[in-house]
Amino acid sequence: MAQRPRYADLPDGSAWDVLDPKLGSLELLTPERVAAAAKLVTAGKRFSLDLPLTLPSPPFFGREPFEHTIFSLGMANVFDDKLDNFFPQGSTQWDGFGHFGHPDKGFFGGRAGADVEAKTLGIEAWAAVGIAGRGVLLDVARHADIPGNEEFAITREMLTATAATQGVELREGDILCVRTGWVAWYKALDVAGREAVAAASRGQGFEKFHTPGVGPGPAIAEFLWDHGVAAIAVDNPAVEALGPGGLGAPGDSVHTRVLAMLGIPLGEFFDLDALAEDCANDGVYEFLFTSAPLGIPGGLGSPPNALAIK
Ligand code: UVW
Repeated sequence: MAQRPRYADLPDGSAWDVLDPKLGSLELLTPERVAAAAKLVTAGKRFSLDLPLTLPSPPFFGREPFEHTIFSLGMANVFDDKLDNFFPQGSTQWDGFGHFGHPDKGFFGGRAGADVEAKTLGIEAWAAVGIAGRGVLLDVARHADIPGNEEFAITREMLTATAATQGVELREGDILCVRTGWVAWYKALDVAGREAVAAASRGQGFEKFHTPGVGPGPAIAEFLWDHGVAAIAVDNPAVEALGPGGLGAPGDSVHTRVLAMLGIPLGEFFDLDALAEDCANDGVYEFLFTSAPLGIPGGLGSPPNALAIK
């Protein structure tokens, strides 16, 4: 792999000319790095990082719940199940490259909306090779008082301070997991509270839907690129902070700067709570991270089927 430029040297913050057009920054997950990450498994402890597919309930951003039917295959002792109205981005998810583009420059690699609709920028490319490597958890929520339902930006300085407190370093090719505490906050809501927050997420401009997340976009993009992060997964709805000012100026959001321009997949609604508890107990914040997205041809997102293994 050629020497990567620094973020400051990328033209307009675009890495399109230096990355694989289908894998983007996932190209950093080389066989050597995956093999080294596998050596981090010493205790055999496994943590699923996906919420149940039925959470959040109701789903956010106008997505809808799926219907699950169990039916007989014609023999009394054989059943199958069927999911209708399934939204692959309704629960824990990877945002694929076709999900979110730059308002002027287009989607990752300079593709247009028509290319996305023609299914030429699909997540099946990630599914074909899988996502695996060294995972690092930065449990910011454990070290800072982060409100569950307010716009709150976790800055790169907070990420750096958390890494130092935990005694862990980021290395090129890492899959960075950031815990904001939002999923834990959400899980504690009752039915009415969950309905209210889902309704707020459907509003225009996020006036009433406020969440913590990483930001602001340009500084986080520089942090992730210069550390060589292959993918970022966060326990919140959109990786970045949302609120009236959440997405920032057009083209400056984390979605645009990181997903569209740097080809770094965004993981949302990750459940990092059990993993975080274990990391706090043993003081080990690195692990083998694996994820097998669904091979939906032309798909724009997928449940990650993610595991952390220590
Ligand atoms: C939106 O950007 C609305 O969706 P997501 O947070 O799933 O990327």
